[in-house]
Amino acid sequence: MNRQPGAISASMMCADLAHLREDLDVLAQEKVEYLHIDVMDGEFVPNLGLGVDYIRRLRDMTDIPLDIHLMVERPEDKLDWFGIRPADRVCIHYESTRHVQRTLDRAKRYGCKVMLAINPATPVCSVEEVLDTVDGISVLTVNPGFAGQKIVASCIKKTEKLSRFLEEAGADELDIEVDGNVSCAYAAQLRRLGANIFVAGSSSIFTPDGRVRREQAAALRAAISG
Ligand code: S6P
Ligand code: MG
Repeated sequence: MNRQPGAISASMMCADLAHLREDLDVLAQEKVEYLHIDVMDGEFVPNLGLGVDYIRRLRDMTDIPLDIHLMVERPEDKLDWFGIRPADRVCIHYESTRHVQRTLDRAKRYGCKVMLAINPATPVCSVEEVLDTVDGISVLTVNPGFAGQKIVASCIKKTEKLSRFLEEAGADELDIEVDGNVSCAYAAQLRRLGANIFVAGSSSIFTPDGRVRREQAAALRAAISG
């Protein structure tokens, strides 16, 4: 397997705004690789979330690159809104546009890493025709829209299946991100099955009231190393 070492993407929808400054400092000290930004439009998912002004403000507060997860209809029309930088990742959903390849191509213009996300019921083979366009696949291990959900059990096997699929396609350098209920225990298991980017929310590094748990960040790091 030629995939990059394990990386943590801290889910900012789980963070308490009142303590953002302190908690961003802790995330930087823990060398979290990305801040995961869940953008939700109330159409693609039944929730609204982190928007353009929030992202702009966050950019003023930290240099940690963003991992922008677009849970919006027609992402191709909205890519320009987010000020995407070369060090970022941007992730669009297979299910959110008729023109998956064109949208991925457009996202690549920002010079960032481009990810394709698949919902729990979307089969692994859906990604086959865009393997040469993407930098990785994001496996939604919950149905998107909310933090604090339970993992969809079939998505564990699906991660393994995706890893095998990429290997057989000669694309085993592509990243595999897992997003949803990624506890330390699931992270260790998913790491063994091939995942290398772990979205860390209320199941691991955030308390229910949105503070970063430093000791859990270290535990997650240990779970995904090696
Ligand atoms: C779910 C979203 C995720 C959540 C993450 C939160 O719609 O895409 O990125 O933020 O699942 O983590 P947890 O540990 O509360 O599931
Ligand atoms: Mg997400």
